[in-house]
Amino acid sequence: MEEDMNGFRIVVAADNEPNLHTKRLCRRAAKDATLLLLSLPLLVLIQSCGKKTPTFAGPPDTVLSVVMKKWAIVPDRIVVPEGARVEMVVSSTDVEHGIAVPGLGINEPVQPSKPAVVRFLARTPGTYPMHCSILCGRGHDKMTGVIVITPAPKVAVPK
Ligand SMILES: [Cu+2]
Repeated sequence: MEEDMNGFRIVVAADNEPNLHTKRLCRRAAKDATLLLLSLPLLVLIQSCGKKTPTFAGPPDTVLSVVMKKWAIVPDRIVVPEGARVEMVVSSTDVEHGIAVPGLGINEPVQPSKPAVVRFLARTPGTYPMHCSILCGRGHDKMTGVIVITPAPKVAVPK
């Protein structure tokens, strides 16, 4: 009895040729296994791209109001300290926009009649670009800004 590289039994017909149906099944199984192996790194990549925003339970300690409008995000620079529990209430004064901060895993649509409430824990100091994520017109590309997370002051330990 023969087996192929995937351990599938090859049935040999009376004329000593492997059964055609079995050959097809083996080829298909090999293709499926190859696809699975090739798709695993892609799944890992997709999972890491769509990482969840680090969030928190309970009330925020910083609440910010952000307005999106043709063609600006106001304010376009938001500064919060490391460790802050931030809630941003994002509204639109005209058409549908989207608030995206890829570095913090944020991407939410903002309807004119329905503000988006976005929460994040300011975990890692740095500058995180933000932009409009829904094509809203000719000035869409100008709708940018940054969220800056400043490092927490070091606490001196008394001797
Ligand atoms: Cu836009």
